[in-house]
Amino acid sequence: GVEVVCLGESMAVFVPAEPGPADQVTSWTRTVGGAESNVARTLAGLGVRAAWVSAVGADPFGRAVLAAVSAAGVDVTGVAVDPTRPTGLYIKESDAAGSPVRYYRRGSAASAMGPDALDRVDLAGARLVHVSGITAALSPTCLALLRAVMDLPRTTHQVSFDLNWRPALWADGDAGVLQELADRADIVLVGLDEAEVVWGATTPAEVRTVLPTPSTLVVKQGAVGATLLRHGLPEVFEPALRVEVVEPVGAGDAFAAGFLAATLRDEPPARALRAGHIRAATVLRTHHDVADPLPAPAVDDLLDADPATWA
Ligand code: KDG
Repeated sequence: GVEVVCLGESMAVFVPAEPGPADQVTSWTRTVGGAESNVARTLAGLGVRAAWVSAVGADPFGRAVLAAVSAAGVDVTGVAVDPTRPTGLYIKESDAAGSPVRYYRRGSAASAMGPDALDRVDLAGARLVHVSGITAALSPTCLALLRAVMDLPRTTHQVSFDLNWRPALWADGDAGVLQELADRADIVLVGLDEAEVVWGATTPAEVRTVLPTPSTLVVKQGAVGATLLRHGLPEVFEPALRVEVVEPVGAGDAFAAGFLAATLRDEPPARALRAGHIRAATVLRTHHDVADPLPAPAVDDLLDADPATWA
């Protein structure tokens, strides 16, 4: 069986292969991305047995998504191929103000998923089910699926939830729904920037007030670092690595994978946060959603380094 089941939509991704505004770019590099499969791919790269559960269309992009995720060592046997709906895609507009992501995903195969997708989840021996707030925004049936994930009896597994607030996907009503879902998870990952927009929380302690229940709450403070809050234990803050940011998309997923992998291995919390920062740094430096892992000795050096010396 697998240790971690990641569930959510993935897409073909188009990144400009030449500079300029997106309406003038004619050459694109096609990759594959999607928050939850990004996490699964990085987990697999870290030696964690990971599965990705989703749906894709019976089309070339669906095959490309399946090929990329399974090439990373992820179990994709729980991915349905829907002959009636397309695989979604998104483009990165490097000239865009704000988020560089533009979606073409409405009516996609994954957006038609519902609670019956759980029939494809093998929880035997699983330690973690990882989901994100993106799924809640895709369709009413996807929201029902997320609620069904929260309802699963947690005999062997915990649920981790990355807020992943995507304003382009939400009309309104997101604050309450995302609070409800996040507060039912065991492990929550949230950016302070998104918590501020969605809930008006401006400090990790204020995020805790919004989400009193999760036993593990990680508040990511961008270039500053990340704070871990647990019940009855002191807060743990770990500074981020200093990196030159090429493009941030996917960095949160890499952080999640690094943190979750270390947590599954019972690493001390500060080291788990640092493992998250190290994975995030590799993705911040690329235009891609998922980065090649650093060689193990380089990671060990970074895990042991004094943050003051990081450059
Ligand atoms: O976290 C990265 C994701 O935002 C990206 O892969 C696209 O899944 C995606 C989404 O829905 O935004």
